[in-house]
Amino acid sequence: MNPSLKSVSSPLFGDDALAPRPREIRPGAVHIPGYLTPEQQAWTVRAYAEWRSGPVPAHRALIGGKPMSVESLGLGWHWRQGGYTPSAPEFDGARPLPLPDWLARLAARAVADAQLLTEADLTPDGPFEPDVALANYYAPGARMGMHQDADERRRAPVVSLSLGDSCVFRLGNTEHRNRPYEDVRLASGDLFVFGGPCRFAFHGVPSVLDGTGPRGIGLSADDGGPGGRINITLRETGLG
Ligand SMILES: O=C(O)CCC(=O)C(=O)O
Repeated sequence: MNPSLKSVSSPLFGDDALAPRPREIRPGAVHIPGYLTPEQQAWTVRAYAEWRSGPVPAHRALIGGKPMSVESLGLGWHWRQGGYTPSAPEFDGARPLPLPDWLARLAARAVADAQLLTEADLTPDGPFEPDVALANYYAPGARMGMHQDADERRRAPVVSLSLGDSCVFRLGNTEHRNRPYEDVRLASGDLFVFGGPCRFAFHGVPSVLDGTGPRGIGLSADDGGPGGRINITLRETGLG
């Protein structure tokens, strides 16, 4: 090999080209790329297809009277602006599907794995025992504005799983919606956990990158799916 090549930097090995590694974005906020295998992603996409036509179907919740661009549904609890309810007044008082045990166990494991990457205490109130999952579907063009997850009564972390198209996830500060914030690209199968000092950070999804989802998990147009992105967050409501 030509020894001079060793010192030449190549775009092949630039930060954008190398696979992202698990990292703490900020104390209490951890990104673990590729946490779910393709098979686990495909399973979860199939599960979502069942949930979305459940007794409380995927719907565009109202914020300030206007429908969100994402379609959401709750498992375990129903969510609407203002908080959680055991049933959905918008759907004749239907009760949401229960939170599946496999998903709760996956989320507890995810918190334990994230805890290894941060010194911040992710579970100051005790072991993570989620009782709700909110599943959001981002059709192409959908986004989510900066907001805090503050309807929960406990300081347990928020566990986020991404499927399908990649997105730009914006992690802000705990004071307001504006800078400083950091943008993190979340791809299909990625885990993001935010708790401790980041638990009440403003966050949002300013864009989803159309057509970037993997083949083979049943979501992309190449698989005959609708395209877009699914995000599932697991939380502890503290509502007992
Ligand atoms: O889609 C995401 O990655 C974030 C979802 C979110 O912010 C929420 O459900 O509160």
